[in-house]
Amino acid sequence: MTIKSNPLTGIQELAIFGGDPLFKEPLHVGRPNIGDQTRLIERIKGSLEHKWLTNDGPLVREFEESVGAVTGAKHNIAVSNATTGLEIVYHAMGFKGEVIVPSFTFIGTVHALEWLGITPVFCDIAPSSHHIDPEKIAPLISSRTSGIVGVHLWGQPCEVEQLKSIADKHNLGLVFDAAHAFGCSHNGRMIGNFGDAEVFSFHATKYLNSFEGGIISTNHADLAEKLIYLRNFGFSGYDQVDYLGINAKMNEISAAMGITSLESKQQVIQTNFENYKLYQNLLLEIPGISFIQYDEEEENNFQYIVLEVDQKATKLTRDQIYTIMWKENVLVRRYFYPGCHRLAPYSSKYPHAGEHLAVTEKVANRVLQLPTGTSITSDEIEQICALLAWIIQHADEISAQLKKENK
Ligand code: T4K
Repeated sequence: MTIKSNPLTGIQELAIFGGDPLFKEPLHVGRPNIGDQTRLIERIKGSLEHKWLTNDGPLVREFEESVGAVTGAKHNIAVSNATTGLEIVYHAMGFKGEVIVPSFTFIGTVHALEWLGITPVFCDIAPSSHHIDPEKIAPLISSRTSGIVGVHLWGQPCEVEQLKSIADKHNLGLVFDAAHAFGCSHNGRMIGNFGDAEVFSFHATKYLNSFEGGIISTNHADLAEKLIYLRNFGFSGYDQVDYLGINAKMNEISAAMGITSLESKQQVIQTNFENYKLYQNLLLEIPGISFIQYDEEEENNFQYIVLEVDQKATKLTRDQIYTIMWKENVLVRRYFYPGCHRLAPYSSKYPHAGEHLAVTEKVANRVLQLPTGTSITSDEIEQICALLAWIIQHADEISAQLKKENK
């Protein structure tokens, strides 16, 4: 497929230099997919009529069952969001001292450790997968290490077997942040069945959502039982508290949205897949732009379109491209720039962490995510790719003008 021609006749027409933006309305990354609104309202009405709004209600149980039908995991426990889910998993696992975690992830993965007084020990990622690099874990293990956290970034499964053998060898817990990976598989086995536990996010920006919400999947009955107590203050019965717990419960309205959202799973994935294939065809023609390609033999949700910008070839930095695209109302994102180690409180606690995170630093300065999902049309995708190709074609001129205008 050839890239559409961009309607611009000269760089002065770019919005960054005073022209009109290509799109009148902003195009977002992470626009929620809204399922059948009538079904959602019916469910919410039912909940209001039954006067059961939260605390392990019938819709939460139905949502857990529906998620379980996808993961196939024995226990699927709904929580208020993935971050509280990670917190109670880390706590239930008895994580303490130090836990090895990638810095190239959403801040919540790491904050959940720090919040519990656990020291995150940042491990570098592998350049092609963006996952924690199993080869780099061993030197980080100390007598204080209690666990490893892998993140199935962009929905692509981590190197789960390698991580498991390291965890087993050193008697460490293994948790996966599966916030991006609901509906994805590894060697034909659904995510939700690896490590000690895996945590999915159903935040509004995920391809399926419960407004806010998460699910912890595990095949370990003891852990599941504990997690069910921990999400509800540690209550094991009326007037009986057996654990230090918090309030991590999902409410019925969120579960109503979650169930409704799940009903449109196949359509949303199909749309994401078609968008992905279109981007793939168009982006591969642009010099200096590479992008994460999913293994089509596996189950995928295709919810992230992730580019890497090689500035030597594009002759514009990732950040210059980012700023130019924003001005055109294409609100591309830089997930997960600049890496958790460069954000508070880690940047001041571990000011030298970047020294052994060379790949993280490099990737964090190259990535860009593009809009996808049901809110974007194929025509808009073609226009985005045409714009990007045109910008890179005119890189020398644009770069000189940016310099001139001090931008
Ligand atoms: N682990 C990983 C690897 C994660 O990526 C995340 C979350 C977590 C753990 C924790 O999961 P949760 O505790 O959230 O369940 C967003 C999300 O808030 C966050 O859930 C997500 N990852 C992260 C990748 O993206 P922001 O800071 O980018 O959100 P925001 O407000 O900029 O929204 C993104 C775009 O979506 C905007 O352009 C606007 C649009 N949007 C957003 C919302 C909420 C809408 O159009 N409608 C909406 O309702 O973090």
